[in-house]
Amino acid sequence: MESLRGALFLFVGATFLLAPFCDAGHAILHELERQQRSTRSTIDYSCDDQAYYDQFASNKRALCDESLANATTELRASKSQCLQKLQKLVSQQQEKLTTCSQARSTNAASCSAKLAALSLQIGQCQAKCSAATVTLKLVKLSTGSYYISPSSEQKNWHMADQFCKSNGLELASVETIMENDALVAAFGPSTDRFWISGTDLGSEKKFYWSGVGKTMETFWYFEDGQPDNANNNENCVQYVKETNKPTYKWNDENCNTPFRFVCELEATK
Ligand SMILES: *[C@@H]1O[C@H](CO)[C@@H](O)[C@H](O)[C@H]1NC(C)=O
Ligand SMILES: [Ca+2]
Ligand SMILES: [Ca+2]
Ligand SMILES: [Ca+2]
Repeated sequence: MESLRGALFLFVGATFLLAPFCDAGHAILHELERQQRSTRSTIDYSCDDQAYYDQFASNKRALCDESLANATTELRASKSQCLQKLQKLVSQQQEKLTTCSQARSTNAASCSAKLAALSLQIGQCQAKCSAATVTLKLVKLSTGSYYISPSSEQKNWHMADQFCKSNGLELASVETIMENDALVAAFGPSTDRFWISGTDLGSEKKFYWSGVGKTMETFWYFEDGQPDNANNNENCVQYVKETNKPTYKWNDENCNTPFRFVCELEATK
C-alpha cells in the first residue's frame, strides 16, 4: 500500500515536473513536422517544374518538327511548281522551234517552187533561142547576113517584124546601094514582093528604118511615083518589081497585106 501510494505520488510528481518538458517536446515535433512538410512541398514543386520544362521542351520540339514538316512541304510544292514551270518553258520552246522550222520549210518550199518556175522559163527561153538559131537558115551576103522568106512563107508587115524579132533579127534596113544590089541579086528571077523595115507609121511621109531606128535620109530608092500613100493607107515599105521596070525598087504598101519579107542580122545587137 505504502509502495502504491509512493508510486502514485511519484507519477503525479513526475507529471508536474515533466509537464514543461513535454510542451517543449511537442513544439519541436511540430517544427520538425512543418519543416518536413515544407521540404516535401519544395520537392513536389521542383518535380512539377521539371515536368513543366519537359512539356515545354516537348512542345517546342513538336513545333519545330511541324515547322520543318511545313517547310519541307512548301519546298516540295515550290519544287514541283518550279518543275512545272520548267516543263512549260521547255514545251513552249519546243513549240516555237517547231513553228520556226515549219516556217523555214514553207519558205524553202516556196523558194524551190519559184526557182523551179524560173528554171523552166530559162529552159523555154534557151529552147526558143537555140530553135531560132537552128531553124532559120541565113543567107550570107557581102553586106551582112539575111533571112529571105520563101514564097510559101508570107506575113503582113507587123507579123513579119515580130517573126524577125523572135528569131533575134530585124526586118532589113537597106541603107546603101551595095546592100540594095546584094539583096536584089539574092531575090534572083522572082517577081514576089518583100517587106523591109522602112515605115512612116509614126508620122506620114517621114520614113525611117524601124530595124535600126534611123531616118531614111542617106539612101532613097523608091520606084517612080512612090511613096504615094494610096487610099491614104500605105505606111510600110517593100521591094516591088513592076512588070515594065528593069529592077526591084521600093513601094509603100498597106501594112496588113501578107508578102514575103527579109530579116537582117544587125551586128550591133
Ligand atoms: C503548318 O501548316 C499548317 C497548315 O498550313 C498551319 O496551320 C500551321 O500553323 C503551320 N505550322 C507552322 C509552325 O508554321
Ligand atoms: Ca542593113
Ligand atoms: Ca504612108
Ligand atoms: Ca504605094
